[in-house]
Amino acid sequence: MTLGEGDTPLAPAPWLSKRVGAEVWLKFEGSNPTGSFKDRGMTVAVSAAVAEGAKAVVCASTGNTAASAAAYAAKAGLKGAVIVPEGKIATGKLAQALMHGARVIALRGNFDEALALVRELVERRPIALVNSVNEYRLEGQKTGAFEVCDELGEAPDVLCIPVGNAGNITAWWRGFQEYGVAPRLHGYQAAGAAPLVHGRPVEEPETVASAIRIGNPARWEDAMDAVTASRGAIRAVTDEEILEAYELLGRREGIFCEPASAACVAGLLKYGAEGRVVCVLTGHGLKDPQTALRQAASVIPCEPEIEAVERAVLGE
Ligand code: AN7
Repeated sequence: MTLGEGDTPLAPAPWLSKRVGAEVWLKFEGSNPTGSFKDRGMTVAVSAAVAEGAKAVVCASTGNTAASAAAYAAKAGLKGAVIVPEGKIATGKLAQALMHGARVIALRGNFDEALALVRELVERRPIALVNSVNEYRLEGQKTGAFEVCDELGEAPDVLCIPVGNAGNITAWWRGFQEYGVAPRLHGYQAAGAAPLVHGRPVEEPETVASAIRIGNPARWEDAMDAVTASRGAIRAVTDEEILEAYELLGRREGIFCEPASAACVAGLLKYGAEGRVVCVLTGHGLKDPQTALRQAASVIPCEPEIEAVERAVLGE
């Protein structure tokens, strides 16, 4: 069950490299079919669900897993249901899940509550759970690590990656291990949703980076093991720092990612790193037009006359 996922661009980041004093590369996972890294794992999880005879798939999601699950379920001819925190997912992701014909359920609760409920649901009903607690998801997502090593000809020294439910950092580490390499993993959480940094769950996670608004990651132990084994770290970045990195990526590197993705660049700018550094930009900026429009400059209104156009274009 494929939509042509993977093989995403790995672009050098000259402006960031200069600013950080390292060789920085950006792995743009927003180029996947539904606009996020989730597709790498969803192709495997939904294929396995089909092979096992499932008729329906379900997930809890902050948005991207929902969009991806809905698309692959549609392709597979399976029913899809996604449970998202009410009012807390980006508009583009909601539109995707709906357009792919999934049942979209807005839970009056947060992601952590949604995940606990779907785990209970799949105990009661024969529905395949496609959250990253599903091993097939990690098996797919680890391929990002293979691609980076293949393309660079060796492992990077450092991998910067945003962390929410902690499936992706776990998957990338699995990929590096299987490749026989061990870059340092620098995981970044939003300061208002940083359970792995504080060492305890966060009851009411809050951040502008809605994709990583998660207070009790399912892959907690796996992620901490990976970070420790790699001699890396999990650290926090504030919403202000996330939005600054988000804007810098758009203006200086020509890459429009979503705020959660920019968290890893915010972390790189804040804490630094040495050598060859790869940042995983997990989702496309078009997912969340509202945050972009709030952050960016305003559009310039203009009368249809040449003098007005001249003034508007030149900014005089
Ligand atoms: C853009 O969609 O959890 O640490 O339900 O969408 O593997 O959770 C999304 C997570 C980073 C964090 N960047 O990855 C979901 C969901 C983006 C994301 C993460 C997510 P994990």
